[in-house]
Amino acid sequence: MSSNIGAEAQAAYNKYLDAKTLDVKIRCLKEFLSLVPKHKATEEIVALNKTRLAKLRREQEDEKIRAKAGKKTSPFSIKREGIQVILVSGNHMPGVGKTSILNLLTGAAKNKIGRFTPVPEIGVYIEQKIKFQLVDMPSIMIGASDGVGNGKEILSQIRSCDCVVMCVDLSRDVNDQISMIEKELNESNIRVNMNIPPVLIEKTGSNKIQVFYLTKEAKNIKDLSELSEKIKEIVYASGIRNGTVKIYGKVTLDQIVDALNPSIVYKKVLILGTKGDLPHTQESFEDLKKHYSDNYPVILGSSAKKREFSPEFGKIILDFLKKIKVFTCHKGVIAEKPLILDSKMSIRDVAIKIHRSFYEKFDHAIVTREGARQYRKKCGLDYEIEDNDVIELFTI
Ligand SMILES: Nc1nc2c(ncn2[C@@H]2O[C@H](COP(=O)(O)OP(=O)(O)OP(=O)(O)O)[C@@H](O)[C@H]2O)c(=O)[nH]1
Ligand SMILES: [Mg+2]
Repeated sequence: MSSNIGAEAQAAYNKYLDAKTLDVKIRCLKEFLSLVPKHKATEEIVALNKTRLAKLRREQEDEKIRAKAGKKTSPFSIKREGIQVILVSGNHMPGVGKTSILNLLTGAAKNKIGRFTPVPEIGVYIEQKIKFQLVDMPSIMIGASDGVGNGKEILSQIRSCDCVVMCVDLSRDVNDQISMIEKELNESNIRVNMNIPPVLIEKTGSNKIQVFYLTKEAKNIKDLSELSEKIKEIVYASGIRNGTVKIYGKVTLDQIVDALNPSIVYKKVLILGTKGDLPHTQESFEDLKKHYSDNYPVILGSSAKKREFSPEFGKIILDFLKKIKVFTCHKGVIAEKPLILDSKMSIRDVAIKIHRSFYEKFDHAIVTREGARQYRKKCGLDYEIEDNDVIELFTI
């Protein structure tokens, strides 16, 4: 920012950039605008930030309206905003500290800590300009998959979210907590940290079931003809009489069963150990990592009481979801909010995501990449984007 604005205003602006909630952002931006000297040299910066403030206020109003409207409808139907992250725990061990974590990260639900959470509590966590919607779910009861304790509503939200945070109290039996949640998720057809099976099953007009192995990895599976027979049996038992089964990689029979079931969803779940300030929780955390790292690539510790939490929570989630953020740019002005895309995507995906017309009329893109050999590069549609790229699209 320009050196004309003064140290106090700069400090307020920095606070605004670091702010993690809408309320704090608004407060800091208002403070900045009251401190910044008003003259010709600061005219543009003041106008720009007034626009930002108005936009943030609109967002705040919208949130209030939605919160009110939400109360009239089911509190379990949550309008998704940004990257939705759901905090879950098992009700057989209540009070693991989900609401405390929600409050620590977003400021929401302060007076609800220490009381049973009957309906979802929602907060907004912002890191590096990326918005994460944190949902503190009522804990899952035994039998939730059969509908016990709003189980259907809770599990239906989990099915559609981006990432699940399984909260476990490190001062109590963690195996018991994890196995209970895993059971309910599994019985609701939610697969935890598993890859989507490399299988495509299509009904065809031919009068038989055919199995094709289409990649080198698939062709290298042992006893292919025996496997094919078993696959055909399973597919036949599902009611399909004519069809093709295309296999793209190493596959198990359980995965074939899952591939035949359209209600299966695959969710990324990370484990968050809570109450890391209590005695013996460090040992418990080490044990947790030792026994669960194979199935849970991300295991974090925390203490809401000591306000200890990973400062890069958002980045950890993005990496876990294999997503990156890029910034679009128009006439040299970089968009304030990033676009979130799957890693390994190309300029084509960016163009389509912004608007199809950008793809249809695409001429070239200019990609600015910090630290790259070529800082600004002219690129075509196939160019692979990376985290933090600034991308300007030009059409014909
Ligand atoms: N020592 C310690 N206590 C904590 C910590 N986090 C939460 N607690 C306490 O644990 C109790 C339960 O915390 P909550 O955040 O309400 O737990 P919850 O998971 O939301 O509980 P439910 O809504 O009933 O599922 C409260 O008394 C908190 O003060 C922590 O990091 N350390
Ligand atoms: Mg709670």
